[in-house]
Amino acid sequence: MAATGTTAGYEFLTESNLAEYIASSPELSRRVDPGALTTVEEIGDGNLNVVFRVRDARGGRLILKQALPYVRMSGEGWPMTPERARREAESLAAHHALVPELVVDPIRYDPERYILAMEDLSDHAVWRGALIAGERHEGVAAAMGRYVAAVAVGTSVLGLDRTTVSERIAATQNPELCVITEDLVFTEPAFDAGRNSVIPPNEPDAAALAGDPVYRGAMAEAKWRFMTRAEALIHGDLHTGSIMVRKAAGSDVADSVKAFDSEFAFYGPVGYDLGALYANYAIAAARSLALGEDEQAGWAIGLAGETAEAFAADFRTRSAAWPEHRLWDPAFAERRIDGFERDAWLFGAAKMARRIVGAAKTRDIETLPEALREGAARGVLNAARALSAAWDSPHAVGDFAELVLPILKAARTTGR
Ligand code: SR1
Ligand code: MG
Repeated sequence: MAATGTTAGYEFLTESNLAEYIASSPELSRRVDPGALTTVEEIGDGNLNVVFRVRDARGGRLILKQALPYVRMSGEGWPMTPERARREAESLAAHHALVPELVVDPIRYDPERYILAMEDLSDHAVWRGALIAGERHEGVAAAMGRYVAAVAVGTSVLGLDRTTVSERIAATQNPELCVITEDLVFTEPAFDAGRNSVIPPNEPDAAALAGDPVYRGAMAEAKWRFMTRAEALIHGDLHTGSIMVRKAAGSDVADSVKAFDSEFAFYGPVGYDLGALYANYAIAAARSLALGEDEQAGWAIGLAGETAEAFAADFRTRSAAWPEHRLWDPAFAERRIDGFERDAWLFGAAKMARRIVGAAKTRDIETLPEALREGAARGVLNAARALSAAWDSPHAVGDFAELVLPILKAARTTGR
């Protein structure tokens, strides 16, 4: 789908005007020759934007991502500020400065047409797709733990002076996108606004979720924390579809991992990014179990422990170098790690439930045959409810897997 209209006050990128657009920028023309384009593909598969991959005859490559003035997945009936592209460009730049090896390089941002030019990672795969294919990329979960730790310290009062952080908090407000999260992730799974759906056999499960006072109480807490805890410039949508991975042929070890798609970035709770990762590991595990791939499911759910361990280790290392040591001593660092981990369970519960009953689902579950999807969806919802009851207690590495995996297993359906 490529939009062609100009009613929004800016011209949409199309296959036919793209060469002209590149030619208008010396910086972009240096990367790809607009007079010798060999491929122009619209590759966007997200919920919000159009994304073009461009190649030229001499091997130049580029990604151009444009924000439309509405939500792509539902069309013009759901308006959405295209300023989100700037949020993405600025947060990617801030994160790339901290951990360049773990974040896509944002090359150029065009504030008039809301177009972000980025490095092309077509030798990488979107991690969600790789997980759906049953592939393993070892080291990605740990890399994402390090990424979240770098952001937790490097964009917050832990690593920066408070004046800088105050200025950045003011400059990175992202209310329109935050409202999407507040509605879709926290409120609507329990209080349907007409956007929820499940297959008929899961209707009792969705009703049980919505009627569960423990889950609703947890979501009240989650939404409050999301809206009030300006801890760090978080990614804001760190699911497995926001991570590119690459490995060499014949190896299961990732040799490159890059986070991208951070248009939901804002100063929010660090545990939200961790929870997004955990939730999507659980969803990947639910899919594997549904397909009878128990070993792969055990591996996928174990990723939560890998992320948690890497996050904690990196956060501890960074804490040794942060400026305030008198009050923010090692015991304080341990309390923060404990709090982030509890929040990760809380937000993980929210992210699991929303992907089953809410407006934006995941291919992991949606592409299962219906008879298998029933149990996978039920397992994810039951696990979300269990996490809602258990999030605010001490956790050890491995506890997430220990709690969630048996629940997913108990719920699976075979279709026979
Ligand atoms: C209307 S946007 C729906 C979802 O897509 C993004 O990936 C975010 O998760 C958002 O909630
Ligand atoms: Mg996205």
